Amino acid sequence: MGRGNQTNKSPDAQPGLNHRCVCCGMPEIMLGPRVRKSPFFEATVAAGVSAFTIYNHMYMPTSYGDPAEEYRRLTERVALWDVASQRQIEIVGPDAASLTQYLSARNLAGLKGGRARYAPICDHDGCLINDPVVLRLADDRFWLSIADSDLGLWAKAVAAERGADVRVFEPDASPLAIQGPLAEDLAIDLFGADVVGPLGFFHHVGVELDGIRLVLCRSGWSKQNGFELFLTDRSRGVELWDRVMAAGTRFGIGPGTPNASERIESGLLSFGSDNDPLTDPFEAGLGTWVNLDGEYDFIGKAALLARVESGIERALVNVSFIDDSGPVGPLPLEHPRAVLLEGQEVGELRNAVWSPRLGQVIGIGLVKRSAGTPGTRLTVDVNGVVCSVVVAPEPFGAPRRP
Ligand code: THG
Repeated sequence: MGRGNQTNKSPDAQPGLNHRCVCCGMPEIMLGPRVRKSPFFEATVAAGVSAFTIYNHMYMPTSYGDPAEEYRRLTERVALWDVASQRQIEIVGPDAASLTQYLSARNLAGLKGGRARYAPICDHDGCLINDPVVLRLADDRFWLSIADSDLGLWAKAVAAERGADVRVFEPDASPLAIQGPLAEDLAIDLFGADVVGPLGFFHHVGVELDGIRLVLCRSGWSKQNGFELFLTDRSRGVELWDRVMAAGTRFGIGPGTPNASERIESGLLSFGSDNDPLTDPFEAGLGTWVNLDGEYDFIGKAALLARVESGIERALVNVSFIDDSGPVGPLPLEHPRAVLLEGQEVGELRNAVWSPRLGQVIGIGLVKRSAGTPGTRLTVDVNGVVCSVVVAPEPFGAPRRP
């Protein structure tokens, strides 16, 4: 966001007009109150946030200005992330379990209270429209912790059209993540070993910290281990942030954000960024979470059966830029960019980023299946430079959790 230029200093200039970005000269993006601030917003500003994106109509920090240090913090120590823009949709009532299942392509049978599952959600064409973490709070009460699309509208409409006996609304619940190898030590310091020790992956529990009520979940959008603290009183965001920062000092904590390098290394999907509006969960590499043989019905099931029958056309693949393929310009790259195999367009480069762990630029391509075999060499035009990339064996990072 740019600062106002000199014209704003003239007495008859209208404040707010003729702003230009100090970096690129583009008109300033004016964000009004439609874009919501998180309960941690003031704390992130005080901590030196240097860039935001808009996610679920909210500001979400994406940088504190030192990517190398932020990556180290996440992979060697512990980082504190404002991820309140992973907004919650609460579904509560006698039909909550059946509605949540009908929305979700993942089988939710056996999902107990106090547990969560990662659940791809499709439209009636079998295309991915969100991939939330579904937390079961009670037999009749769920939170969908959503990625960047208006799933609340969808859930409300489906509930009403089906006459489901539920209430669908946004609760006061804002996740703050601690991620990194020392996140466990920090969580034990904050909540005690008796609470944290038994908490398995994707398990959650209600806790209190200095009278601030939270849902503590062992989850988060990295493969570095960690927790999400769902604040349930938005008036206490800065207090919670400061409390966690203070306790984390001895573990080398610092501010951070969902990290593009780490998540691509680790194979976590960024909905809306990696996929296009027509991508199905099989193309997106989420097939392990979708069981078409199961008893349960869900929106998109019939379409997915037909897609599988006729053959899944594309695949989301990891690619590595080959060293001598030239500069790749500022990263992360704007996307999408056409990917070519022997001169023929076979798909798009959806993301690319420097990987500190691999010491090279890595990316994600959405390509025809025939072009997606590991070892296949493709080309992509990056800022006028034709780069060679090779389809990498999956995954770059740690294997998926069982
Ligand atoms: N946490 C919470 N809400 C979220 C995210 C999160 N909402 C938006 C976004 N992230 C949703 N996307 C993902 C993608 C992957 C995972 C979680 C959310 C994830 N996947 C693990 C994996 O793929 O190995 C585990 C999957 C499983 O075992 O079910 O964690 O991060 N609150």
